[in-house]
Amino acid sequence: MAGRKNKSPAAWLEGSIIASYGRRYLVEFPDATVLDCVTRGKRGALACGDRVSVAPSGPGQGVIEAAAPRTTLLYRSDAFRQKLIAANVTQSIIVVAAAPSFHEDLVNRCLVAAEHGGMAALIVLNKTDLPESAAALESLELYRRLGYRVLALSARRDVRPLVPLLRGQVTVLVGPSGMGKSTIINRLLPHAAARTDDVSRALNSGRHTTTHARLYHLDAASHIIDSPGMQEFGLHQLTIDEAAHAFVEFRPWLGRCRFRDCRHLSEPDCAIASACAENRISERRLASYRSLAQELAKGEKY
Ligand SMILES: Nc1nc2c(ncn2[C@@H]2O[C@H](COP(=O)(O)OP(=O)(O)O)[C@@H](O)[C@H]2O)c(=O)[nH]1
Ligand SMILES: [Mg+2]
Ligand SMILES: [Zn+2]
Repeated sequence: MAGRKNKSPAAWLEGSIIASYGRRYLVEFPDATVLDCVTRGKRGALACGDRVSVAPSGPGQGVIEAAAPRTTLLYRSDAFRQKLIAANVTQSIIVVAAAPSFHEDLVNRCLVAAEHGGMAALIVLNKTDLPESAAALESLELYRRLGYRVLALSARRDVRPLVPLLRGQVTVLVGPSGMGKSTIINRLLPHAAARTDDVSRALNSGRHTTTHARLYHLDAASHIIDSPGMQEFGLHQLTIDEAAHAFVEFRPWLGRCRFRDCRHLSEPDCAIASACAENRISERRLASYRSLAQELAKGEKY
């Protein structure tokens, strides 16, 4: 049983969160043991990938007493609350597929969150065994031109093209549900049994199949986090200026608008709008930025 000794930092164990279920966390320690943990009091939310100090509190259980500073954080937020997705990851892979269809706006928001969160981002088009994939790959050409890596594969047939990109990385897979994130992890690690399901079944039951984030080990230096699918990606944590910077191709033009506080919505002499008129910035990306900026403007505090 938990003795007084466990209350002193000397008895704390250092581990990493490998799963987060609401306000409970599974924490794994270097000897591969796992404790089911809660946080104390009103501590801010934690995420899969967070490094924490745990005081064991009973058989298989512990209390998270402290969390180490994060190198990166991927999260989304609406006007009311934040939803942490993963901490300390080095890269975010946005997984999409031609079917079911996905919204380009969501891809843009995932990229913005990765840019702002301090991690690399790449895109995987899964399900290339489906005939609709050619058109989807063509539409993703836009991102390749922006400098993002775009990899097309069929998890069902072969996930090996992805393996070299995961080596030495802590990766989080994000995107709408039904794109094949859990399938990719299952194929990488057949014993992992990340939960996958038929899209139709998931849609009929009205819930996503992956209900919480979960970290898996590919090898000692490579880890991968599966995350629940999202239909929306709120970015209320960003200022409009940060949003503009997170559209990587905007960066060379920022600071060149007539107004210093230009939001690139409909202001005169906007360098971003001019760059778009000259085909140096794509209309699709500018439209996506503007819908985000308008959303952020609504929630802005004056
Ligand atoms: N045709 C095809 N279907 C796939 C492929 N990868 C996954 N799926 C299917 O897509 C559905 C959703 O997969 P899942 O991994 O649960 O997606 P998640 O919600 O992104 O985790 C399941 O029915 C999978 O069998 C693929 O490469 N080709
Ligand atoms: Mg899943
Ligand atoms: Zn502007």
